[in-house]
Amino acid sequence: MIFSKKYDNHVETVNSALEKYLNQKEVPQKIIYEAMQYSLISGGKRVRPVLCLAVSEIFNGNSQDALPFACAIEMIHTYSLIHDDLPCMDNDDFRRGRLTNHKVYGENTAVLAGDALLNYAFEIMLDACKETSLSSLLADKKLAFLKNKIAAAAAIAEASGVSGMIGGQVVDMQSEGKEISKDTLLYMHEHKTGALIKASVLSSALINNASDDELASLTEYAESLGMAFQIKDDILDVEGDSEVLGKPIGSDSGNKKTTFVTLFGIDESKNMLEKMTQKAIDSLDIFRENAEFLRKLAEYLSHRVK
Ligand code: GRG
Repeated sequence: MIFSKKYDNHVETVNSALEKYLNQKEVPQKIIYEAMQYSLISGGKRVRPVLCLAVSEIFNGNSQDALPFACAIEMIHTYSLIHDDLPCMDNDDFRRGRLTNHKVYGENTAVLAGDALLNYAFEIMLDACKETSLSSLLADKKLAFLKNKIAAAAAIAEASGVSGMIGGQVVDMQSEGKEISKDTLLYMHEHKTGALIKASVLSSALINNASDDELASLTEYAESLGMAFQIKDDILDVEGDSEVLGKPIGSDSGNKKTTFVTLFGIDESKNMLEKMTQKAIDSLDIFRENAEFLRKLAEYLSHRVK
């Protein structure tokens, strides 16, 4: 199957699962479902859940097992975007081609919509673990499967927290308006952007009982891909088309942020992007043709326009 068709299939799978999870309810707090849905069902690229499902496929695994985790990751990612756009953070008016959550629902509801998405993500992952244990009391194999799912949820929890995404966001806040070193820039992005991308890959590998060698290869893939993704994000903030991106360009310089482009220049940033993408591709050798989609995904992301 050609790459773009397969990518779209994964996105469709994720979108229809997300829609089911967020069926609006006729309850007094209905507005919170609407606010969650507004940001979640709104045309993001779905890179993280696609990674999660695609990794399952290289193990010939049933991607249905990874699906709740893929959806949970997208919910965590969306919560981080809602909170990042708030006036107390980056104060952005547009995201994914539409007004940001707080512009539509107000700051108080936007904060709660983010909180609720984060909470719901963990509810979904725990439900996925619960289902396994209930249906499998007698089978050792299924008990191991339950352990794998718990390990996947733990990896996602760690990646979202203070030693992952939130940690990176704190370093980002502390760095605003200051010149920061290359090491600080790398640390910030390994955590803020890289951690959740890595968890998207490794959670799925854990569910599929990956060996140590397979985990090591996928770790290198995910770390390189995460860094490449951020470098491209910084390039797009300078050279992108705001209509296509669905948000204004130049927000990094507007917020006085050090980026790959401000630190290394546009040409060197493009070189670094190419090197990181190649590193990601090369790290998948042990999977041979099974990892073809993941290789193409790395290439596609390095050429993305949004
Ligand atoms: C916990 C408040 C809080 C923030 C965490 C991740 C994060 C820090 C903030 C999000 C803002 C941001 C620009 C992060 C860098 C990662 C990144 C490039 C996000 C955009 O991800 P895409 O391009 O977005 O996958 P779509 O809309 O396609 O899902």
